[in-house]
Amino acid sequence: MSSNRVGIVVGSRSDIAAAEKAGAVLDELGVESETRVISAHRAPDLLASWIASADGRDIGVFIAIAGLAAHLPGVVASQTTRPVIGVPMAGGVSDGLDALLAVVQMPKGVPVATVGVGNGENAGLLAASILAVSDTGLRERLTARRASQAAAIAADPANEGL
Ligand code: RP5
Repeated sequence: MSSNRVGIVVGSRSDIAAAEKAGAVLDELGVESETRVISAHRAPDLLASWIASADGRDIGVFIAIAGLAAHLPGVVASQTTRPVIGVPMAGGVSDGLDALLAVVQMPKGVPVATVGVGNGENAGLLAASILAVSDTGLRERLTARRASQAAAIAADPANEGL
């Protein structure tokens, strides 16, 4: 079975905006995703059963989004060998510095790829890049997106003549 979907999980409804940004960029690139709201601390059994089910279906990459102690990405990574992208969220110490350190500082043996605080869009793009390794059409769509991003900057009147 091809693994071409993205599983997105947030630790709380309060994190949903970042999940929506990830889902929107994946939609734009033609990648299906599913989003769940499951706390690693408050609903550990439900989280384990969703990971096991997603791992056995066509989920190729996980995105895990959490603030404060932000254990969710590491807990997801502990239960799958699929790539896991962590999104630390602001809301605690120093606009998310607590969550950023928690997500990026995984001990050896169980990695989590970490994007910037609240950056659901980059999490979606990174998930798409991972899936694009074995999907030529998706790689072309990512390339086209980069080109249109560059064209929009070149079209800024401040850059006329460059
Ligand atoms: C984490 O604690 C969540 O990921 C959220 O970022 C933070 C606050 O959660 P709530 O108090 O909004 O449920 O579990």
